[in-house]
Amino acid sequence: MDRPAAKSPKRKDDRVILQFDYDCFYASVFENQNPALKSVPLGVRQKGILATCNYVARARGVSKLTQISVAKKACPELVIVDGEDLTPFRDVSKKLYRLLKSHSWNGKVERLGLDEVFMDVTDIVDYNIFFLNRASLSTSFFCLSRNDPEQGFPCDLTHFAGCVEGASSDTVDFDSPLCLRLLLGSHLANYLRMKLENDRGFTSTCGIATNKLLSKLAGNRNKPRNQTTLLSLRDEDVTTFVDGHSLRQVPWIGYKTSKLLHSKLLPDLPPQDPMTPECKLTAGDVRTHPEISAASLEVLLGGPGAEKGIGQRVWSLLHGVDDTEVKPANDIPTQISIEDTYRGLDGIGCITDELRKIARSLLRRMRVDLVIDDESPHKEAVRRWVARPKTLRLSVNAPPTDKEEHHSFSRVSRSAPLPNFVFSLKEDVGELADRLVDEAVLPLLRKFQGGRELTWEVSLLNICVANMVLAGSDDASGSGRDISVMFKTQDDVLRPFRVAPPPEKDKGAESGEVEADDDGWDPEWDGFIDGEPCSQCGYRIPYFALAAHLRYHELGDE
Ligand code: DGT
Ligand code: MG
Repeated sequence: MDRPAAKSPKRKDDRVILQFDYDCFYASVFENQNPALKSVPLGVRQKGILATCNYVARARGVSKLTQISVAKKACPELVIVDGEDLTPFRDVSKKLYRLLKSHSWNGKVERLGLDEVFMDVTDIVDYNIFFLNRASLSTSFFCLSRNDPEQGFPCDLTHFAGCVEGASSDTVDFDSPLCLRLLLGSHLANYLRMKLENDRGFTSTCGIATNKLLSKLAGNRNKPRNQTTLLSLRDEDVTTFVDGHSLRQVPWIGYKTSKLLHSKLLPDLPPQDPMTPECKLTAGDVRTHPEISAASLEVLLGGPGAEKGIGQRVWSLLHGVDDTEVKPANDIPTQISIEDTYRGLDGIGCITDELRKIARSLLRRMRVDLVIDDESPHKEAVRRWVARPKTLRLSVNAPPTDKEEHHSFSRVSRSAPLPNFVFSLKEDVGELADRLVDEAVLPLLRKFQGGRELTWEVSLLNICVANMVLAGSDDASGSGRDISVMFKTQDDVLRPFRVAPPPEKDKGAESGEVEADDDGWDPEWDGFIDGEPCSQCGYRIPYFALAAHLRYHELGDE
């Protein structure tokens, strides 16, 4: 029961948000390349662990993020494919995202990592409610274009599409605008899921609700290839729904927050990792605890380095309140970078080998994100760069200082103009990458110590290309339009809506090579993550990747 002292935050219910999550995403990418894999238990390996596995494997007792040896024990016939190269996943992710985006009217389509997409479809839904013909609900037509009344799909609006949670009955209340909005949202979600499946071959799960948090929680309810609408007609429908989740399942309540709440509310229990499935602390336990309110959460969680207003934010999330906007799409990143972490690279030979690998990934990634097929009606499709980065930056871990016993968590960087030859689309990426390393990256490395070799152990390498110039206005003088300025302005506009600070520049790698972009477009691990310094190497790791990261150490230590 709510206490008068702990005032409940007010929920805004006038939006319809869809949250798509592709089923066993990396595994599905391989299955689409080779359909024979669909019927066998399939696991995708990254640095010694299973990043994911398909549902055939899951039915045979294999779980995501387990060690290969454990997975093989559970299912000896498991087929394992190598998922170290992220390019195919990114490529597919982009195609699926574009398909969803092409159905948006307001452009509010936001990617979270590679396999999740939020869409704010309020405008499309409201438009269709306006033209709803209540006399023929079972033979309704959902219109997908304001300009072409024939573009759309038929649907039966006498019931919801897919599963429904929240309200005790899933009967449609046609007098409730909120119920109608969610009803239409469910049919649009179903149509888009079928489109992803039929046109692109990817099944997905979708949550339909009135904000991002609730849509994400709803989406997790019925997996795979399904969807769930949270029918939030009364406040109790929402609180009961959120209360039932364990704290670790509530998005944007990070590892540190969960840990603090755990020790505050269950001080008598032995210390337990709040992110493990065994941890029983629920969102409801926290929300209804007599000592918990927005103010007490601020005292508990606030302090130096904490997000401003964290108490109110967590208090709101616990009530299913989340006013953050779905961010409008960014088509071109402001920068692209690839980085990897190591247990210490021995000598310039090893460093050069790793730089070559990173440079290859970077050039492949640039070709995925910055090159399009220019199809004009009368000519053959031509591949061309839509934007060209002008600056190359190399970062490594900073030298240790006297005060530090272990690793330094900071980094040092050197920059130079990016050579033009990298934009050749005729040459092989491998050759271009090697040339880039020899002619531009190694000279940058030497700059760290006035031409000499580094005297400290290298445990992090990051190569970044930045200062994008739109190709349309790219000319010999280099005076093209600098889109980083464009996105910086956009950032200022969006800042008030952001939940968490932008990703840290020195965010550490998890299990494998990761991208370290800070442009909101394609960080492999999105900007909302909460991180934790790894107890072994000290790098900051997203909490959901901690287990995998520690396993990476374990495997390295064997
Ligand atoms: P699902 O959504 O349960 O059907 O399965 P997935 O595989 O789509 O899992 P999801 O949505 O959590 O993550 C999407 C992809 O991201 C997944 O295919 C593999 C990758 N991934 C997720 N978490 C981690 C992680 O902690 N480490 C690594 N290396 N990869 C991860
Ligand atoms: Mg998924």
